[in-house]
Amino acid sequence: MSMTVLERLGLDRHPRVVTGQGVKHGVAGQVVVTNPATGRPIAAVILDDERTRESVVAESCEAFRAWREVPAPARGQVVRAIGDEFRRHKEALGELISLEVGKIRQEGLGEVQETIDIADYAVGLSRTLSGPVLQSERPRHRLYEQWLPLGPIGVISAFNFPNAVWAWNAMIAAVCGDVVIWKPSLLAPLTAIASNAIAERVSAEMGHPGVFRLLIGTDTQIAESLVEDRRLPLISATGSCRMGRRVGEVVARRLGRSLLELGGNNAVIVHSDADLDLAARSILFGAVGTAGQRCTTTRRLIAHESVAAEITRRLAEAYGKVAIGDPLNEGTLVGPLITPAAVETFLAAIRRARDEGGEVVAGGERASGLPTEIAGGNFVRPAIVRAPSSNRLPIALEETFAPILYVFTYRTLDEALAMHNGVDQGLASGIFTDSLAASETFLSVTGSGSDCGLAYVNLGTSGAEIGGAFGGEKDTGGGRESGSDSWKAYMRRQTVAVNHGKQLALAQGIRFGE
Ligand code: UN1
Repeated sequence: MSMTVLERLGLDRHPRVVTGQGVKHGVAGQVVVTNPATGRPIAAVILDDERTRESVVAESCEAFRAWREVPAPARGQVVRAIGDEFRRHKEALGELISLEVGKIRQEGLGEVQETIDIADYAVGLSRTLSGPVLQSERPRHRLYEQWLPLGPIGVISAFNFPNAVWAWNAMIAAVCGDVVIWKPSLLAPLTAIASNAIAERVSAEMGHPGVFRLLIGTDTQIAESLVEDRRLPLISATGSCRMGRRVGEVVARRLGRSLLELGGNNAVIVHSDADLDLAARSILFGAVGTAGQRCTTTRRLIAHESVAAEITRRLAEAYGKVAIGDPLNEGTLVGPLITPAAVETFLAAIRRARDEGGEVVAGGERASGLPTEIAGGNFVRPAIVRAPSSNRLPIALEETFAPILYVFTYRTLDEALAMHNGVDQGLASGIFTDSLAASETFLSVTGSGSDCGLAYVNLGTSGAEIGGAFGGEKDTGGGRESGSDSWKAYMRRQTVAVNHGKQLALAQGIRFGE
């Protein structure tokens, strides 16, 4: 089956992809891509080195000078054609994502849909990029803002959204007049090669080569030098807080811009009047979807004491029934973790939770009894861990990128909010309630409610639409990608004042040598 997808996407003929007998471990300058559901290799990918990195950056600077001259709506037409091509390849790309990172089929397809959606959004944007006209204090003066293309943009993406997160950046950057250099995760280079090839081919066919480039390599060889490169005015990075802190520091040192979308430790508050059916279904998707490997995954459940036992019982029951297995099988809800190391991290977190007084009420171990084809995969049983009555459970303050849901109990909403906001990250948040007062407290415009970039009522923490700005506060990094006015990160603002009179009129009423 793996060959079929590679063939359908032309990857078997791609100059940097090695397939079949040619795939060997330990070859210098190559990385072997492993199917996390089987532990078997899918293909090997030839890595970039310093030489190819330099030529890609230099060529991107050149391509930028041509691309920015293309009117924005015409750039939008290129993005429209790219979106159409993603529509045509949705099935195959979705399947490749499942194969390479273990997402279930529905989620692989959903990810490609997210790319199609952001392309559509960017097409509209290509005709509406605009700045305000302001009122000048001086007679016969015009004051306004215009937004200009920024330059070649570096995009660093993580394994868990190997296609859509690049697209959030690349489709918007492209209509803004920027060109993109994408450094994907070494755990998901095949999806990157296939996705970038689509964008670059369409763009080149329409007369604009070099708008979408790819650099695949190690952090030390490729990512570090991109981050340090003054020719890249913006580095947009998605990944761990540790990685983001490094990117932020290095880019800040050269006074460049970074757009950081880092970890989350997302919680859902279930209030006393919550619709428990809705809450349980939403939390299940948020906590076990993508095997707990979204930055938006629900990691903490903060339940009112009157409903805590019941919601936990319902969730534990649902966890017991959740189908774990081959992500491409119809009916599977939980695929594998990305690597054997991720399984170890999951098991270590469970051990620590127990040591800290947590009670494991569902899952928490390797999944056993799986069919032989997937016996070598990185499967675990998603876990629910009830915190001790003190609510003290330090492990829950860390983001373990695996399906573990920690359950806490509260009496007052203030207590719940303090717990909710009492972590380093601030990405996604949700409250389940029918009470206007409770939801408005959670959403308070004073900022005393949820401290996250995304706040949802009667919704789980994952599964944002592309139309809103996506990102979070605190250690999540503060960046905003995708919809709303996130495009502003990919352009530079110019404040323009034009004197169309014959008089010198100084601002602030200054008279100078009259
Ligand atoms: C991520 O996990 O890095 O809101 C992105 C969501 C998706 C995006 C997740 N639309 O869950």
